Amino acid sequence: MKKIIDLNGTWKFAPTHDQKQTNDHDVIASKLPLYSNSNLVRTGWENVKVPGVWQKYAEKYSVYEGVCWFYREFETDDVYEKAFLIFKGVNYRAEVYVNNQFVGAHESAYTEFSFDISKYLQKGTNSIAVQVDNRPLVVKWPNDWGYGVYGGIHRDVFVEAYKDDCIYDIEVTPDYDIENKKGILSVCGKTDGNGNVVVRVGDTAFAVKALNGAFDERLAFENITPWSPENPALYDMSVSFNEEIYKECKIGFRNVKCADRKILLNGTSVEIKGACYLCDSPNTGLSMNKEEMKKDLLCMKEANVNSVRTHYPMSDSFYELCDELGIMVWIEPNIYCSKPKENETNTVFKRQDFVDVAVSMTEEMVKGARPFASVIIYGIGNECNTDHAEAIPFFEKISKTVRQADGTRLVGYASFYDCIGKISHTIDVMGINSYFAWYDVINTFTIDDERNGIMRVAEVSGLGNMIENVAEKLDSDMPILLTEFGADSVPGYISPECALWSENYHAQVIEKVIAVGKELSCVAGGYVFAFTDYLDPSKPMNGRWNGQNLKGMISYEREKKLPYYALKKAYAK
Ligand code: ADA
Repeated sequence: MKKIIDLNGTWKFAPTHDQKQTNDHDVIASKLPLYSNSNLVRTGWENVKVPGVWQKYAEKYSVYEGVCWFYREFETDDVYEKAFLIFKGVNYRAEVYVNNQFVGAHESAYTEFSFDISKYLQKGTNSIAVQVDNRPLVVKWPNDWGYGVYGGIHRDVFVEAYKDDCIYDIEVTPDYDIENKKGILSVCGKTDGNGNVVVRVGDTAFAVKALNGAFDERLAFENITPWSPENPALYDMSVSFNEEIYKECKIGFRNVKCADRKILLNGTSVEIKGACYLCDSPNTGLSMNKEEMKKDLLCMKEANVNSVRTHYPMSDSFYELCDELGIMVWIEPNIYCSKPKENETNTVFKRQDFVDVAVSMTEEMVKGARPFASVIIYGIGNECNTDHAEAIPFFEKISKTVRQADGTRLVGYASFYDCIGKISHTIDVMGINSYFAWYDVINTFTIDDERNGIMRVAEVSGLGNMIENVAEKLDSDMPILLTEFGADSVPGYISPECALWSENYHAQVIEKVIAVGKELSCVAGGYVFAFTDYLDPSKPMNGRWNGQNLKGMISYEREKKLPYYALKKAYAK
């Protein structure tokens, strides 16, 4: 049998200096850090909510980058033979102790990880302590701060405990066989003890054989309507063992391929009308809850958006919503803006510690996203220096990691303008991030309120040529997506003369870039950057940028800006 022990809720919290006073996080087993100890009297520790980020716990933590401790106790009513402690996301590095024992550490911010705590869990009261570290010197990916430096246990935490005969580590991956009109479900997992594994989709059930403690099957289901944005058909799916359900969720089946510069969903060409999205809100920061995300996604749908691109792997709630609402998703591991110079050696693309984390977070990304039909593209990076010699084997490795883990989706990469380097053989879709009529213009005119009756016209004529040049350089006739475009606008700044930083100018840029993309047959669509304004420490304070990235269609407070309406109109066509 399986039991879930929910560990969300109130935890004790204390920010602290790094007790080991070293950058080397190797834990010396004999030395139990004081703050992990269950006997410690925690006077002065605060009560905080998990999931959460400390920047939102109190104003004094709003810019804190450092080490914090989290502690709680929980009860178990029984003895369990097997138990896993599961974290859905901790930013950035976590070091975990259960009942005064070190159980493991994990690095990288946006993916699930777990520890086998079978030998530590006991009947009665248990303690759990987590040290979380988000210092820049610890954070490997991303190594450029393009979005909020949140810290904390920002997604769900729970224990999965097993007793007697059971199944665990269950993974399901859906696909759709267009020719035979069948829903394909790959199912695998581990078993302890004897019994029958049964996989059910809708009214159809298959018995699956477990051999040597494991099962791995590819099942074909008849009478399946494929999932699509127009008809996000989902079915009840369950995996049971000896009549007990171990995994239960809604599942969709779809097929995604590329041909002749098009993205084909269930065999039909689909235009990507997308928006980039980062989880950030005034109330909860990175740990946005399902209701908040749903509001944003519904607002996107209202603007005719059919796809979302995110800079990092998302939570189950996000994918569930995209499955339900019919929104196609591009996710990527946060291999973000790493631009070593040409003559640099032993770069982040080569250093074993960086490569190891990049590979593990890519594997974890796929593991988390694979059950969801909405996820159609796994990105492998964003705006890196792919011309660097060390980048080529690196991206080959990341792409291979994705394809080995899940061959049912496309692999993409988002380049900085036309710097596509020599990695197009590793992907199926090339993304181009570019800000025509924005960074080229604000570098010349910083503040631009006084137009004296002269209308500012957004100049995007270089964009088409650049895209066509990229198309020629690609390894195959893969589709191109304009993975980022846009401008910044100060919410509420309306300038009929389209001054820079105004919502009017921003709207004009959106309209023009989308029009260029539509004219080119090699472009299969794009993702406006971004859907909402969000905290961005990389932008200089210039009287316009105020600590936020202002490229949103809606403000940080979720007020619609004029570009929102421009996007809605352009995507309606
Ligand atoms: C890059 C990056 C985005 C954002 C953007 C900007 O394209 O991928 O995350 O930082 O620049 O606002 O300049």
